[in-house]
Amino acid sequence: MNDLRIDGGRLWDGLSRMGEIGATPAGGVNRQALTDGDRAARDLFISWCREAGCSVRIDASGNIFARRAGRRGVAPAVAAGSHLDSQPAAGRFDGALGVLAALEVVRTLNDHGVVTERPLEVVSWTNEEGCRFAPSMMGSGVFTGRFDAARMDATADTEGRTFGAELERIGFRGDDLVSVTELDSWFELHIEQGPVLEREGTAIGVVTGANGLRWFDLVVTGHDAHAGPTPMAERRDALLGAARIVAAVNRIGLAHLPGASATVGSLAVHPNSRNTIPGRVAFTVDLRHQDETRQAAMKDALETEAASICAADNLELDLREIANQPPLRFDPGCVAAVRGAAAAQGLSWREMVSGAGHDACHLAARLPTAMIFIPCEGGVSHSEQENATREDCIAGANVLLHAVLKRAGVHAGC
Ligand code: HGY
Ligand code: MN
Ligand code: MN
Repeated sequence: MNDLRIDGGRLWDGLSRMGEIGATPAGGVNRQALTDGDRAARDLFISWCREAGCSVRIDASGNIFARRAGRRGVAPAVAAGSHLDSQPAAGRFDGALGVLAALEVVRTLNDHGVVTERPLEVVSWTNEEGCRFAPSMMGSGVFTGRFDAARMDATADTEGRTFGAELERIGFRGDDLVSVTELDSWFELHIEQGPVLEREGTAIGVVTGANGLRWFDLVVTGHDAHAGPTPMAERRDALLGAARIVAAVNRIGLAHLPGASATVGSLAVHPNSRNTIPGRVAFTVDLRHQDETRQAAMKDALETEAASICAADNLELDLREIANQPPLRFDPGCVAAVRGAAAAQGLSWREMVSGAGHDACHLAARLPTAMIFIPCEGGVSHSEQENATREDCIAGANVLLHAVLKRAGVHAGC
């Protein structure tokens, strides 16, 4: 069994085919949650799961579960997968690699007639990215009881379309009841989305945990006024205040190194006219840290600095926290299964903590969980320039195969 390997060509072809859905002219993908592109990706994935003999279920959040039977029919399943939704200007590996590698594990076991003791469950979670509907990791958050389903249904995108209405529009409001108790463990293969593995020339990241993540929505309100005759000293310029807060966010990130990141990724100016002083600016803040206390200090610093900037500029501030994911450690047993699989295949590996959030972060609160990273070119992700090599994708999928087999057990008769 140790010599079992996935069909690398089939995995790579699947990634190429999936990457055609939502493909952008610059060679990336735009497949945001619950768009027609997301629907097409889901339909393709489900067709492949059925071809592989899986029984497919869809829950009320649109999470897709594809089960391969094990000898112990009703035992909790070893689950693996990731997400198919993407950022607006994304690459074709973030999420899709994990989903298709998990499907490739099933296909490989089918090819070789391997019967596992535990069933396997290939899962694609709804709205991992959180860019169209915030917060991120929404489907896995509802599944693990971290997020309230009705509140998530009511979240709206910038056009005012709600998550619930869009889920129904694409036909993925499932009625299957899937409980977290039906799963034994979670394994997720993902590109690193940072520079460490590539810089070191290491093939596999044995991921031992993930940084914490706190998201905030801010609205700074001043007063629209004419850009010409309004005296400089009499303005209530919301964009000037917001710009000062953006600079403060960067300072807060730098002041809490090592292990911190701080980002303003989205900003909307109203009325957004070149000859009108902006009266209102809405923007987002993303704070992350590997240490919970330091992350709380970053939040305090944001609140203090934003309030003092707005007071000094005679502006109103509305600051709301919309996500608070603490730093976490993955299960030592599952991490050992990943490490053992990489070592047994003679792959170079190193332990590391994820700087990005993943569905595994929610699953880890309820199940033994681990992740596997492979390098990505230049450490770049959430970009149309995202890229990974065929060789690294195949190596990562083979590590996933053997980590899953270690956890699921192989029936003696095989
Ligand atoms: O934001 C994240 O870390 C993830 O990519 N959604
Ligand atoms: Mn991802
Ligand atoms: Mn992502």
